[in-house]
Amino acid sequence: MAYKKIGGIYSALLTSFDKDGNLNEAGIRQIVRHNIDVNKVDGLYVGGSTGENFLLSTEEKEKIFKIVKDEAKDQVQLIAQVGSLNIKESVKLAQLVTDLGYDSLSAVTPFYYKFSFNEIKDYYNTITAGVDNQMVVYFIPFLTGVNISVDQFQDLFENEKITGVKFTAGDFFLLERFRKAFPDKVLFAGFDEMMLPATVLGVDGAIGSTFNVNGQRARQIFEAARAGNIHEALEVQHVTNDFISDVLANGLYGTLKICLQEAGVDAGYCRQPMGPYSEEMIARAKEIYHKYF
Ligand code: MN9
Repeated sequence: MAYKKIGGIYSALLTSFDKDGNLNEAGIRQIVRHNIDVNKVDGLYVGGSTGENFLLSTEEKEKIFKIVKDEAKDQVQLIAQVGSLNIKESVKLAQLVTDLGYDSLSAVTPFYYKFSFNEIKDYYNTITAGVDNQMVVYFIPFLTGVNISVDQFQDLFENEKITGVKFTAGDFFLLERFRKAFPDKVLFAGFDEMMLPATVLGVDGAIGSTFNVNGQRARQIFEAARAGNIHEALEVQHVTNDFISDVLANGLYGTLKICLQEAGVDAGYCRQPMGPYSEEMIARAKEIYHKYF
């Protein structure tokens, strides 16, 4: 089985909602365009945490996957996050996005209940069983509570469709052990603020929420670090992390959306239980945008 080689800089795509929490199709298209035309990303990670995916119905997820593919066409690589506690939904979405031409599936490790490793392994095998597509494991222990050891990754990789991991963790020992053990697997860094050290350790790419706004600096860090220009990469990481610190302090997804609005992109609002924007938060987000862009 030879699947398309994926990697590089991917935005974890934000979802635009209107004030009432309904999908804003025109806004979603604008976010896709901004990522391709201005941020010049290599790919989009659709339906992740940043997309507020776990707050959506199956129909809404389907609609987003279709809109994004229709807007992006084949201009960038596309990964669809189809993981869900409703495995029937995951199977259905995996088929849909494969038919649409997505380059890869991804699925978050099943969360909330304390699933055993065998249950987690079966979950990936069930999602991939009926579709001819590759799978990137979405490893994000700080939100899911699920940890996976190098030996367990080895076990998961018995399924040849599992070609990579989105590694959203600050455990650089594990990252290095993973890189050494699986040189042929695709490894994406998931924490934008730790992109430089992750790149030094040999990741093949990065997937980030902040790239929706700060994609050009992300590429500079990645390319400088890969070329061995560590001091140059660190300078850009410092500015990037000033930006990320300011964004995190003001509310991550909302602030990124307001920044995009300042860039002329209708990124809209977040969906409840994500809160509404206060006047103060909007003012601060605009200030942050103009400080860095
Ligand atoms: O997928 C993102 N993770 C989440 C990656 O949003 C949970 C990251 O891009 C972070 O948002 C970012 C800020 O901490 O690194």
